[in-house]
Amino acid sequence: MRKVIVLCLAVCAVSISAATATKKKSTMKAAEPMVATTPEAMKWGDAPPFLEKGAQAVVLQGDPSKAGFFALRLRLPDGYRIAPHWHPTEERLTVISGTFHLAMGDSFDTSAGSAMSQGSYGYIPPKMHHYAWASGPTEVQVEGPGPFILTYVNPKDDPRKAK
Ligand SMILES: [Cu+2]
Repeated sequence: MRKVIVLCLAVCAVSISAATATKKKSTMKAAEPMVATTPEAMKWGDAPPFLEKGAQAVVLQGDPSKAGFFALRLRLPDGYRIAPHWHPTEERLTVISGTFHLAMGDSFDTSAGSAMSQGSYGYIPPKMHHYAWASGPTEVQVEGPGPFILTYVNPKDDPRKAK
């Protein structure tokens, strides 16, 4: 998480200077600056501590810990699981590679849900209980309004509470 925050601070600093430059040139209200990030430029780090160890993450836009739009990517090893959980906000998913399985409910069941192949898109409304797992190394893009808060249905599944 620390790496994610540091990366975001860098992105935010760039955003502020870009927004200032835009203001001088135009009377239009400063929006988010353009982003055109290539895979080569993405600096991956450990996924946030609310996810089980083994996943990698990179923030592409915004700051998932704050209000406002964010976009991030997750790389999950084969068989990686995200236990049943929910978010106070909506979540949007795009599968970049691999197969991301998404299911609704309170108990993990790999016979349930949808196998989302490369290019698939998903939307999870606020507070909906859901869980996921990866078949093969899988990369997924997660977007939505921040702050992105993850609450496990079963607190025992929360790696933040592990010894
Ligand atoms: Cu989720």
